Amino acid sequence: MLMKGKRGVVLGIANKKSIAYGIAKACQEQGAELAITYLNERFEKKLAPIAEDLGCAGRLYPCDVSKPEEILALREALERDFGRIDFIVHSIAFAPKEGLSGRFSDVSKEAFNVAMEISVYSLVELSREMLPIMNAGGAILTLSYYGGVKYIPNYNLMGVAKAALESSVKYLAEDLGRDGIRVNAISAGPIKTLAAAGIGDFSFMLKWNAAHSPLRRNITIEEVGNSGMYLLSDLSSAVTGEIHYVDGGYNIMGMPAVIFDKEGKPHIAWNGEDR
Ligand code: 0WD
Repeated sequence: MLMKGKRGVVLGIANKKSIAYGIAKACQEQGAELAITYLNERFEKKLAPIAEDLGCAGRLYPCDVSKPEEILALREALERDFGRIDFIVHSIAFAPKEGLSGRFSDVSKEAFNVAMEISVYSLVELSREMLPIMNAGGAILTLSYYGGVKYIPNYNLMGVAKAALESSVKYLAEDLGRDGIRVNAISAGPIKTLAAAGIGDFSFMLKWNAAHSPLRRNITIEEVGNSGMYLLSDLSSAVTGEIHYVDGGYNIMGMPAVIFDKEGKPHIAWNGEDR
């Protein structure tokens, strides 16, 4: 039981397909005690059975990260019910639709600021506000995507937000290192979740990744969950400030692997082994 005796809060479960659910489940299976949050009333009912399933029916709290008072209320609730905590999972991102297709240069200042506030600043604010109740040896984990490092079609504004998020992970890791707290990110390959539905041509992205990853397939939330659990557990006690790829190896490819048709013309086939 790698997480026995550890208590933590998971933000960003929208449903059982959420990456945050995969991470929460893996932690629970290794003995962690959890608290989870929901964005607003619309999600409260949906999350009740999930909280039950994760063994934290009494620890389901509201937290819209764009509202500082809800972050403070979350800390109070955690302090009341847990005393202190050992880990935080930040699996939250949002960009207005206009930022996820079309020309990047058309993005408005309002959309840009909203994406940065919810997808990036929330990690900084959460880290700061939870620090007083975090045990030394604790860990913070966030979720990123390769679109923050290289251009990915349609990822546009979220790519810029992920670049800032990954940089924030490094600056937070140095800052909170003095308190014995580690901060890491998982850069996950594409997975069909609610948030992913907002990205233009997402099913094409899935096909492309499966065809061009060394493992020749897409990844699952269970796999992100296991890697996330490792980064939250003492197994990774000397790992901080890392962007850990869980993407079937896609990010190491310097050139797409293509196959050639009978005439010798480059041709890309979409199903794994056949590429
Ligand atoms: O392919 C993917 N799905 C990948 C996702 C690949 C790599 C990274 N990621 C990242 C996302 O960018 C995000 O940071 O993983 C994180 C989790 O995303 P997810 O699991 O794919 O998406 P989802 O199940 O939708 O959970 C994200 C949740 C929101 O759900 P909706 O669908 O309502 O946007 O983030 C939460 C909300 O529950 N959220 C907020 N929570 C608190 N305050 C807020 C907010 N203001 N806004 C969104």
